[in-house]
Amino acid sequence: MSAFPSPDAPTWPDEFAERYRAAGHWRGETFGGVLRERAAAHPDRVAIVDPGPERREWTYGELDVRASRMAAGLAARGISPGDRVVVQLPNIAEFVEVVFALFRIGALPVYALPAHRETEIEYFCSFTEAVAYVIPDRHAGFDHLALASKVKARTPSLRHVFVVGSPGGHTALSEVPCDPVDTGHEPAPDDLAFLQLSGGTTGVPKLIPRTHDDYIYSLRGSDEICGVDGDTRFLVVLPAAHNFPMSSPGWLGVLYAGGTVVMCPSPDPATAFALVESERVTMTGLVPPLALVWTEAGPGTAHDLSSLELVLVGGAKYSESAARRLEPALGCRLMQVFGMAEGLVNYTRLDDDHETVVTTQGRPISEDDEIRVVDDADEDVPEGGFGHLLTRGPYTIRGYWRAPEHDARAFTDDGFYRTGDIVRRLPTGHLVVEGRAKDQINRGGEKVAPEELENIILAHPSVHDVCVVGVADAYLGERTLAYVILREGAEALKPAAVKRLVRERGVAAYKIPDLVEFVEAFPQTGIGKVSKKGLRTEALPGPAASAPR
Ligand code: OOB
Repeated sequence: MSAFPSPDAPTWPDEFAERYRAAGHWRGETFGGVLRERAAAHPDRVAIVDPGPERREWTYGELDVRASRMAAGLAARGISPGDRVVVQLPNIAEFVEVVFALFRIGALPVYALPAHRETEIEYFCSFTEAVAYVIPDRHAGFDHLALASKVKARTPSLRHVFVVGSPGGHTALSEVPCDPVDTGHEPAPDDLAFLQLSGGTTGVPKLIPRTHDDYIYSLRGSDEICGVDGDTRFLVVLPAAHNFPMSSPGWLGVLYAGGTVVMCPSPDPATAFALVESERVTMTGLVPPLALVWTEAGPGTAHDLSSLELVLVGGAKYSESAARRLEPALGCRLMQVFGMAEGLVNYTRLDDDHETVVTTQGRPISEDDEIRVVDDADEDVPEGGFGHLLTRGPYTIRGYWRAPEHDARAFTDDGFYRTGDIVRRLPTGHLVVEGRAKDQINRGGEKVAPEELENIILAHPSVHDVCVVGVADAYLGERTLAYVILREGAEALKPAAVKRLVRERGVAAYKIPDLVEFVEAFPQTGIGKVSKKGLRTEALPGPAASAPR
């Protein structure tokens, strides 16, 4: 019935798939079909508001027609079922149009972040053998056209660059749509729908294959928990390509429920609060540093925030003290969310008592989310004890896209995903995130893989060795610190030169180390390996504040 199981990624064993269907989790819906149904049910309801520079509003009927016309135009240019298309767009209406067009074709969007640069984009395009790349002409002062030309010249599979705005030497996205023709192809519910990016712990990010069935189930579950319905007006504050603003409940969850998605061009309170007021926003999702900024700005604002009912906070640990301040400052409810692009999402509930909401990171969406809390030997720890979180369930992947060697480490033999998070489970089933075992830095919700940075810095001729760790930060939660050992007799380097080196390699700015320190040697563990924990402790005299940037 479908192209899945695909040779590109492991899938759920039949007995699990059957169980998830029998339980009504997987209902055989597809994204393309859902939009068609919503457009038929309420064509005149507003689906998307894009506030700037000139306010645009698309109804469900319009979005459906646009997606079909865009799909037809992309198909006419040779984009076929199963093809990968790297989508790097900011929070604008075209993001939704393009993604639904690709869903209709059965081509897979690969969600890049606006912050990604040459290194990441070239990797996504070449690793996925992408046939097309969708960009804005410029965004946040950056020339995406020039980057696209470079990547296209080096990536043989890449046949098209589609541009929102002036296309330069590429193709304007606005030229693509044409009258739909029946291609005879309908993606199946258990087909892959898109590839999401993992935060990653290795040199290169892994790609996360999600199906229509599994992702739509997570949307339906999220909508129910968050109380999303046709009256919800959701502000997309975080980059729309992130799993959190996409699905928890996110813009896809809100479209699933027939509500209205308002794109926010910038997360700062001045911009966002004005939109909350003018668009009567009821719900949004924030990472903890942003929640802090909003909490500071809320009480003094001249904007009317009274429409705001619920703010979700997640992506990184939200401190209890910050959590206690949000509701009074913004005059709305708080919900904590602890999720991962690989699947499992936990929410506190609207009927949880206040203490649970401010002190836990919630409990899973589904009764079929299996949770294990284990020690280093994969043995279950006693109830209530700390341990590694393993999970398996109806919307948690069974393996990454084309990464069998990594899968062998990231999943147990019986299919549990090793989240890398250290948690404690309360008798109510709520999880408290206590830390992390994986080698990853969580910089205010943006995930940084130390190994990726280490590889870049090591390439410098003066560098003998490097170790990148996260250090506590009152605002971001963590920031990045690169310890560098110089080669004997090598020319001395300044911290700024190390940062420049990383920047010039063309990576997302959030990966540039915040701090660089030159040392003679790294602390060793008992078995002679560099002890990142030792370095973290050494670097942690107490939370150091750093300015938002
Ligand atoms: C979300 O997804 P990812 O894939 O960017 O990152 C997942 C990781 C988790 O494994 C955990 O280490 C961390 O981010 N994390 C949290 C957290 N939420 C995520 N750590 C502590 N407290 C939290 N509340 O970040 C994501 C995906 C969907 C919904 C929400 C977040």
